[in-house]
Amino acid sequence: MEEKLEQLAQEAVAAFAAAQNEAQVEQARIEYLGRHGQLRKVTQGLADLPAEHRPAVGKLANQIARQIQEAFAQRQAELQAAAASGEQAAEIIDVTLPGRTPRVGKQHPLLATLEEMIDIFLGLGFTVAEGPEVENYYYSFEALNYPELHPAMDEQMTFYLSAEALLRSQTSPVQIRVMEQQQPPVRIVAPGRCFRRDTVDATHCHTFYQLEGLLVDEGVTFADLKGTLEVFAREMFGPQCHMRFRPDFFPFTEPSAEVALTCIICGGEGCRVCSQTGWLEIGGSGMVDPNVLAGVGYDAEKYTGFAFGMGVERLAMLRHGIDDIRLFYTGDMRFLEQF
Ligand code: 2U9
Repeated sequence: MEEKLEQLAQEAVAAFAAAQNEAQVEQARIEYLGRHGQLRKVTQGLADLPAEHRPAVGKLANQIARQIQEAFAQRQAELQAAAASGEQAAEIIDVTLPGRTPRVGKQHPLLATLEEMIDIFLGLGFTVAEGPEVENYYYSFEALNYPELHPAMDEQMTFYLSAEALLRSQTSPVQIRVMEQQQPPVRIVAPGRCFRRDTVDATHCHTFYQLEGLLVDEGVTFADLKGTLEVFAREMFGPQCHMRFRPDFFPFTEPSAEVALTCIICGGEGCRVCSQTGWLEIGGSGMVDPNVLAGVGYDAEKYTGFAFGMGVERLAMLRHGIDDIRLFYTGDMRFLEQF
């Protein structure tokens, strides 16, 4: 039994020394000093010893118990002191350490493109007008000369919140609201989010940004529209960039024209991006339909106006060579950090 006690003491001291935290120390204490621990198991054999041996072995067992207890107490104190000093270290502030460089954020590429577009029109004398994203049927369709039952009004195309309220599918209602509040001249651009019930894919999303423009005054002509958009094209994509009109139709403009730019990749030669046409469509435009002017109380005999609309994602994708519109909305820093 003496050998067992000596061996037990060595094992216990080694176990406490190996303990890396208070939980492990406590576990070793239970293993060796606990009610069902190793020491108890050995000393239970005392009763089986011859009577003349019991005093000496019992004395040794008490010495071993004290030795193990001291080893436990010492290791526990060491670990508690280490933990305390660790906490103290955490509380100690070394003021000589260099500061942490704050991460500087940057503007989102979509809004950066929108701001560039707006700045060009501000330079042309336009001002920015904004309006509600939740619109009603009148400003979204009737005031824009949409005929009854036009497909744009279908629930397949527009998000309806109720019989009257809906999410605007273009920023045009803003222009109507401005014209209701002031007489010509009107020179505004209307940037903002629009919503369409589109299936999301690489070039479509249910939520997207638009920039529309409207100029109403006496003697405004189709040539003024073309000149304005030509200036925009060159400011946005460089002096070599030209724009082209092609016939189109919108309920709110007559005549209407699709707006295309010479392909900014191949300069008009034809490539994969422009499908070998040399041209990239960026939006639509036209002369404001007289019914729209009359609808806001303007004298359509005296005033004429032009309007245009562009999708901001489309221009940002052309500007930066982005081939999937969804990249703008995922919040993926691997994409956003490139701008
Ligand atoms: C009023 C009168 C006329 C705005 C216009 C377009 C043509 C056009 C699309 C371009 C891409 C929307 O983002 S898009 O899908 N827009 O093609 N928009 S003329 O005409 C107006 C606006 C307001 C009172």
